[in-house]
Amino acid sequence: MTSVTSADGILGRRGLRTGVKWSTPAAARARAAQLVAEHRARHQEIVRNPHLGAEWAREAVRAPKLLAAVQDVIGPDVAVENTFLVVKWPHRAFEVPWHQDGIDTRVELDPDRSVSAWLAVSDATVDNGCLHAVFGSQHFGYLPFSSEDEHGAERGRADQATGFTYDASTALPLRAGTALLMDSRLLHRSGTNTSDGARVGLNIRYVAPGGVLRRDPQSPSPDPVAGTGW
Ligand SMILES: O=C(O)CCC(=O)C(=O)O
Repeated sequence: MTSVTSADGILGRRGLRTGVKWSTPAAARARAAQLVAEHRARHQEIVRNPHLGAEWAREAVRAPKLLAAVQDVIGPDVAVENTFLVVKWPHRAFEVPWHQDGIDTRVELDPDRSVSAWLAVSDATVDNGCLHAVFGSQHFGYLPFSSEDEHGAERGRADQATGFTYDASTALPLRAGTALLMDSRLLHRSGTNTSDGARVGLNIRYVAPGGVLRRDPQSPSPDPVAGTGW
């Protein structure tokens, strides 16, 4: 585990670690196909906290290599604060705006005691709406944000009024079964799926004990997945 947090944060200068395996590509793609079939009728784009109800997501947040990578950066005691399944349907306008996972109207996460993971359930490509991130943007700290309401999401949105520009962002295509870890302050977004197939991804916010400041008392308590400190 990283014992002394540097000014770069728990994931180093870029604020991001990629190439973490959470599933085989074949099993992840099969899961994506099942989720697409399940949600196609209503074209549902967002499923909140699937780890609390769906067995596949319960297992995904506990995938051994993913959990080991999380424990490496935030320590042995790990809980899931929130999960967010996003299905991007082909040719259907749906952008997730620039935001930081560690702050919204519900919670503020301590960036030294939290990390978010984004799991490619299907393959994620530039055409089908993979994530884009601004490497090193954790150095800005938490930015002012506004509530995103277009899709009813409880996600904060980095406020363009800060004068910050996003020119230097990097696309992060990812193979199904692979995950990336992000500093809770890292600015990221995803674009519309312009391909012919659906894109499926699972966002997980992991926390260590004391890593969550809950602004909304109604918001669910973190769900412990590893360690004894809960
Ligand atoms: O899956 C996506 O396209 C974006 C998800 C995301 O950034 C989030 O849930 O924080």
